[in-house]
Amino acid sequence: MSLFDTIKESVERGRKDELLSLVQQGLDDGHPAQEILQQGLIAAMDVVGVKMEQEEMFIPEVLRAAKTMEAGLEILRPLLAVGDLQVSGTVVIGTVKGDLHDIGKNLVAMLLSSAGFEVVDAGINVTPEAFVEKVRETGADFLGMSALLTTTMPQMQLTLKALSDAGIRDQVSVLVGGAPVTQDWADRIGADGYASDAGAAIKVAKELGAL
Ligand code: B1M
Repeated sequence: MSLFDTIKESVERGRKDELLSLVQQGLDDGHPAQEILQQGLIAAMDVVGVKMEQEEMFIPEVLRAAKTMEAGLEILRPLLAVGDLQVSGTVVIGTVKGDLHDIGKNLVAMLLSSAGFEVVDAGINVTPEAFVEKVRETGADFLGMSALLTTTMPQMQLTLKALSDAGIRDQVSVLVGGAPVTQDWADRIGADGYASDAGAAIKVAKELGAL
């Protein structure tokens, strides 16, 4: 079994201590943090997703796997830093109303922060009104919304409407992402940018900032 297969299995089974030593072993063997993240930790959550769908894993086990994955991420966190720490703007980020998934959102927040953005994390289950309030309060340059459920994606559209109704839509660039979200969806709802993963989120935010 390859190192990445072993990492995937220990995330899936929720074996935290084992995962921590495997991640460390991967780094000691010279694997880049980004590779361990993509091929180990994120790949593991994809396996968990399939098992969840097929009812081979249930919520408590999925939660345990998610917590294990996050523990592994903590080791990689300082190594994923990519920035020059020059402040590139303020980003309010959150998971939309009705949606509790936050691992991807946290990863995006972490990389944006390490790329020099000031990140204000609004948390999970954020209503359109709460997003508007946070953007107002912080004078944010960017608003990042994450959704993992097809049923919560429309909240992005409602938040864009709430920004327009509040008269602040022009003041903020809106970036959307999350597993079911696509460029086509972003275009349809009138978001300014879409990113498929955390690395792309930095690139898109920097491009939007340069406009
Ligand atoms: Co849920 N869940 N879940 N879940 N869960 C999914 C999303 C699902 C695809 C699983 C499946 O059935 N195959 C499915 C959604 C189906 C759909 O709508 N199409 C699903 C379901 C159905 C549910 C429940 C409804 C289950 C139930 O109760 N019956 C329920 C809903 C709860 C709610 O939110 N109201 C539920 C609950 C949960 C847990 C709480 C148990 C747990 C979440 C724990 C947590 O987040 N703290 C959980 C988990 C862990 C998952 C899976 C297995 C993994 C998600 C994850 O963390 N991936 C997931 C299956 C899957 O996605 N493979 C699944 C790793 C993470 C790094 O990736 O979040 O995609 P991701 O983020 C990526 C990109 O998407 C992107 O960058 C990130 C990093 O590269 N990205 C952005 C994300 N946000 C971005 C924002 C950006 C830019 C890029 O700009 C702002």
